[in-house]
Amino acid sequence: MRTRLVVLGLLVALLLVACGGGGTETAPAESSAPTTPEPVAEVEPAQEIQFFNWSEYIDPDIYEIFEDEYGIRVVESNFASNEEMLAKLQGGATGYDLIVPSDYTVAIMIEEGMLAELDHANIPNLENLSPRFRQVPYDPGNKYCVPYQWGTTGIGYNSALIDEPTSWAVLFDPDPNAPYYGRAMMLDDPREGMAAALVYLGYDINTTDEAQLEEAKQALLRAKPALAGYDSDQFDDLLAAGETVLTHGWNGDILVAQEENLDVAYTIPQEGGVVWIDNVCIPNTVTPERKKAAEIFINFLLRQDIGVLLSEFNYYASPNAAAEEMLDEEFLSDPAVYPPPQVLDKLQYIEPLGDFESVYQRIWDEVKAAR
Ligand code: N2P
Repeated sequence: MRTRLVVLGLLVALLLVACGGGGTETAPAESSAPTTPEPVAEVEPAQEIQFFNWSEYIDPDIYEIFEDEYGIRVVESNFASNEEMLAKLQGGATGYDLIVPSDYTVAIMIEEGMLAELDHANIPNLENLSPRFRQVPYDPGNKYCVPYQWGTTGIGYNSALIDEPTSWAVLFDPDPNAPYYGRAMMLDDPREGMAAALVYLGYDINTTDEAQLEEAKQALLRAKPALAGYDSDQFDDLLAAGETVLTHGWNGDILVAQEENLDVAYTIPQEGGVVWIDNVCIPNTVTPERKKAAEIFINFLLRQDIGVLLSEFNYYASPNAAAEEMLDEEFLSDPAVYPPPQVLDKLQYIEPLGDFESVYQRIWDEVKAAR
């Protein structure tokens, strides 16, 4: 706080000088603006930052390389949904210096004034981003956030036990005699869960039509007897271990599970699915020192070699054009990572719904509580 005031004071002083206002009678009495500008005191980056991230989303080697090069330690803790992360921060948690909200949650957090503006001078590697990720609709010009990875939400399945599911009907009109019955999973995520049911029914995943939402609720209830549970952390491991046969899930996690178990496959049913962009952003509760350290880390994440390490570890598509130049052709041409145009056409983004968000949450809670 103290440093922030000092820095602010120096900035004001510099600005006055730059505007030719230094020393004029309009300057406030106690601001002794120097006639010759002195360099602004550099904020020293903190030696540690707290990174609030989705689980299994970053190669731990990245932290080691970063600490070796910059002497800044990154301490990671995890959340399992945007709503969980948002609730923590709205509840007053101030310990986090870097967070990873998805597109629609970035919009909510900007609207609520929860994010710090990024100092682009500390993030020159922004130029490595593909042009379309520099102008995302929820944060044009990367004023608050930098795209981290992007992906899709579809179905993971065990191809040794069932044929490729072509419709979300496997979940929402399940066959009691199928091998997946009782051994399926859904993400524990209100917007993702509702989106899957709405996509199946052919509706907009951001609908506010009460009748459509009621139909979605009924579909989610029909899925329940087929489910072993709702989970956003272990769904990939359970599929790899053969504990589940079918799972609603995120493409990269399922593709990592495929590394462990070659029978695992990922598909987007004919009705479509969700596409999303996750982002690194800094909560506005941060100190200047920690903000500086977080920006140095964001810049590091945007480096070409680090972007490659990221995608090679988590199997998500990269927003980083420089990294894409170095990624394997096999990865770049994998339709489960980079969906072809005819699939992309059928994907929808989750949008922020303002007060209506609570209706989705209520339905989701009712579905989960039902027996
Ligand atoms: C990583 C989870 C991906 C984030 N395990 C989904 N937005």
